[in-house]
Amino acid sequence: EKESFNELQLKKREEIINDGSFHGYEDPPRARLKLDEDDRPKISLWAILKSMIGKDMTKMTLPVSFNECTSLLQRVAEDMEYTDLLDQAALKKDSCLRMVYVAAFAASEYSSTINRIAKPFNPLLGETYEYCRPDRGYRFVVEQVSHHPPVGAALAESARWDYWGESAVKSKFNGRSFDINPLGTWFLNIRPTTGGQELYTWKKVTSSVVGIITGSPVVDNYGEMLIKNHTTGDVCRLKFKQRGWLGSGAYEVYGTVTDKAGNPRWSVGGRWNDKIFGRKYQTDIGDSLVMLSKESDGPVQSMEKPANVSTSPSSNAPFLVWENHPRPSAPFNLTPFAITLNAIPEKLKSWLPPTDTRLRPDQRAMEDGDYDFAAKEKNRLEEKQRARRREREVEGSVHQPRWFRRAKHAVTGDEYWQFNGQYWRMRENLGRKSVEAQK
Ligand code: CLR
Repeated sequence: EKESFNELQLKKREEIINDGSFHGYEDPPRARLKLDEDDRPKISLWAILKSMIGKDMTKMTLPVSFNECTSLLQRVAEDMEYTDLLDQAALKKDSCLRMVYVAAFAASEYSSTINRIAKPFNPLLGETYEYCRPDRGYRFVVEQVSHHPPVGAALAESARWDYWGESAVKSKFNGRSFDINPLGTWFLNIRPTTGGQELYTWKKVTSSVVGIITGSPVVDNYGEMLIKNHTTGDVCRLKFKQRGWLGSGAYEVYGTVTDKAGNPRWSVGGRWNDKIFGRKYQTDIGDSLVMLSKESDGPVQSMEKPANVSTSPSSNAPFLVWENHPRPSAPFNLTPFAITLNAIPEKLKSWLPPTDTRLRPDQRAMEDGDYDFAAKEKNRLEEKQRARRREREVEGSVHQPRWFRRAKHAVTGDEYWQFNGQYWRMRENLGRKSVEAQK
């Protein structure tokens, strides 16, 4: 079933392959970092932040030990961890059921924030990051298109779906919590197996570091997410509950999928750090799916599904839509997926453009635990960037993004970054030359 594509899906699949996008990704993704454990000094976040009340993240100078070895571009790529949900969505015949899987995908993006109280590297202007997974059939590219304010433009493509959007955040430390408000709209184009294409959009919810003063900081993600299917008129209202006193309500997410006529059709809910269930809508169940995700908790039960959970959406019983991947302990508390991101296998070297994050010496040093060198290199690169900006000011020129341009979406009217279609072909041409030269 997985490999049978319809005509539209096949066309996309061939485009991805014919562009040579998977060249360099022949080896399996890396499973571990050089370090076994990061031995970053444990400094209290509050001790550092108390003098920075009212500041946003771009104006904070923090010791490099508050960084993790990823960049914000790579954090965008982390959205790709659960794209199997999009593949599954495309296989469903009922558009409202597709929405259940899309909603789970939108919520799954938050699972990687657990235990990651660290600042990702701020990408340099014009920096790019690509990530391909031939085993999962997708290619992904993101470019830092603006430095002040920091904005990344991203596009992921696969036979059954395209996912794109702008990663731009407004952040502020208000004295108690450090709040991050995402600004951009995210777009998803699904090519269902039943034919045609459909367009979804949503905005990401607020991420917030709380518990800074008490010395036990955690990331919370909360707010209302409205996912729209512009093609069918279905919507999903998804509520991420804000963490309450003593952690009550933490991680809880619950929503209803409604069709064009406003009829509730499916419930979706659970916890974004654990499991998300779906179920045919019933008036009396409220947020019982959230309860279910708690019931199935605990060391004994967690490996098995609760007795009343079904494996398919055909009955009235709840079914498991998403489950968080295990999180073995790792340096910087990276997820196994995040560990794969900065790998630079020998075969990939010829194909990477010089702007790729993987080539940043400061991030590489951070990843290897050489924090002093990381700090020095980070400074050097940022100074170079400042010098280039001054040059542009003198010349009176403006930086132009290389792979994306600003456009207005024909269907939704939203401003977005439109891919100019050149990245993969350029990569193939230059990469091929570089491979030839080495022969
Ligand atoms: C959350 C998932 C979204 C994309 C996104 C954007 C910004 C990220 C945020 C995610 C997670 C939390 C984050 C934030 C930027 C800064 C913040 C990494 C990935 C950290 C936790 C702030 C650390 C505070 C320092 C003062 C140490 O799809």
